Amino acid sequence: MKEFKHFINGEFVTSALTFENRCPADNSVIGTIYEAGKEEVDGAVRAAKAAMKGPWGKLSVNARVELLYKVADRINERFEDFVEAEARDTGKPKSLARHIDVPRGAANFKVFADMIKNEPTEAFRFEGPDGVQATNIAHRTAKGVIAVISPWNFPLLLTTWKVGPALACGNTVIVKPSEETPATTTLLGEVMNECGVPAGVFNVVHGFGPDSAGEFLTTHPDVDAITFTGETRTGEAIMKAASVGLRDISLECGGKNPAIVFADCDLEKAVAGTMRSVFVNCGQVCLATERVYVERPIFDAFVEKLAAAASKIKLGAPDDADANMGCLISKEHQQKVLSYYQLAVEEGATVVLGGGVPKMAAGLEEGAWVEPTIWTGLPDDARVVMEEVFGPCCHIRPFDSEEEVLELANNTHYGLGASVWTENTSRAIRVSEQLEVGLVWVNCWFLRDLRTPFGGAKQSGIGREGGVHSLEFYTELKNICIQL
Ligand code: NAD
Ligand code: 6OD
Repeated sequence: MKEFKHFINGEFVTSALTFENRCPADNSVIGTIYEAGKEEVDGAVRAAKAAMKGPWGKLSVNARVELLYKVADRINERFEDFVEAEARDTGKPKSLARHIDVPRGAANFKVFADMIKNEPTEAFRFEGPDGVQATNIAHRTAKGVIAVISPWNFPLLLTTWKVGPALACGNTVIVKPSEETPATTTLLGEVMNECGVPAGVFNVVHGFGPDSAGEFLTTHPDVDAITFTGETRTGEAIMKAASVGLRDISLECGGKNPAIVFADCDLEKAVAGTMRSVFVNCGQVCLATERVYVERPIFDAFVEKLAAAASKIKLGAPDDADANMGCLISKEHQQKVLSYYQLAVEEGATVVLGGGVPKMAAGLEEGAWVEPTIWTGLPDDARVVMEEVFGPCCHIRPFDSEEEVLELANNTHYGLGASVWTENTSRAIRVSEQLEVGLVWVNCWFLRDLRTPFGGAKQSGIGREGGVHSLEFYTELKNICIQL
């Protein structure tokens, strides 16, 4: 039985309250998670604040970069430990954790270390009407103590996506991982010590959101900025907390992402790409496609091909090398997804595939399993078409014109991502420019260049991270004006 302790000031510590950590594949107990109260959160913030004033605050950029390279290398050396921890917490296939979660966990440290090393400095020469002259130099400094609040769907990837640039910029962090997935963030504490990252630079407090570690951390007056990934409603609560003391926030929230499939697409590629965008990680991806719009001439063929491909998905435990889909994150989330499956039927859907709970092999019956599901025939204002389900499911609807599909795709409060499938480049650009989202993928999905802006429009978030946009968020930009 494992114990998931807080990591504060370079040490693993316990607290009075605990709760269970379960593996959602079979509902077995993995171990005990300590829940941080105000005292532990305050201890972590004090450690992070003190570390800013210690050796870490004085490290040269080159020395910081070397340290972050070491962290990335150590994650790769302990690759299988991270795979095991991530797969147990989430129930995802180990093959997926090996392919996406853990490599990105390491890359997030390397890429942002390179980024800060190569950041150019902005400078302006000023000449006033009276002949006065000055040189202005922009200078980046760390923002200070950063609270990182992360979700459960890609725990290591999404935590390091924020911790990597935050540390590269010279800040200190306190991470509050999701209560569902404490393991890889805790392991990261071990890695930080193994690499010689000074005590207090990286801290972890476990617990829940409201009236627990999440709220205590985001309302702490000595936290200088908050970076959050999770549901839009949680983002609203965090934005309120951040307003006290005018702290900076970065919010990466939910989505109800469309895929638009034009008749001039490469149909095989569009089907294969949509298979990934709907079903990868059991549909628990903020960027996942939940609404598919297909141009009428190829509608029937597309539905048939997607259903045929999805019917071959093999559900299985993390260790099952043949499985290409795992379970949902928890029994609670399973109930939420199943309630949408039921609602789809009540709202008039034709169930093309799935819609229920699969029969799993012995030992997995108690897990959080749901069937990959495809619907057609829902009205445009159905809740299943409007609300984020966060499961392995999509609704497919035909369309007749570019204008119509843009109207349909944009008819949502969310604005995270979209994918467009067409072989016509002019159309791809025209449509992409009119989609009210932060990211558009043309003839692909979740192809990530970490130098690019990442974030959502509308209620999918505030701000952009990635590349220089992360540096913008994690640094304070100062102008130094020198009269000549
Ligand atoms: P969630 O909002 O329930 O929880 C996210 C984190 O916030 C957890 O650590 C939780 O404990 C904490 N939290 C909850 N309430 C809080 C509060 N009042 N104060 C402080 N912390 C609080 O989200 P989730 O269920 O873990 O993740 C799924 C959601 O995340 C989906 O909506 C998904 O679309 C979204 N998501 C978005 C992105 C993105 O990049 N835009 C990426 C991944 C997931
Ligand atoms: O790839 C990333 O950097 C990123 N933030 C992915 C988000 C995935 C959402 O589930």
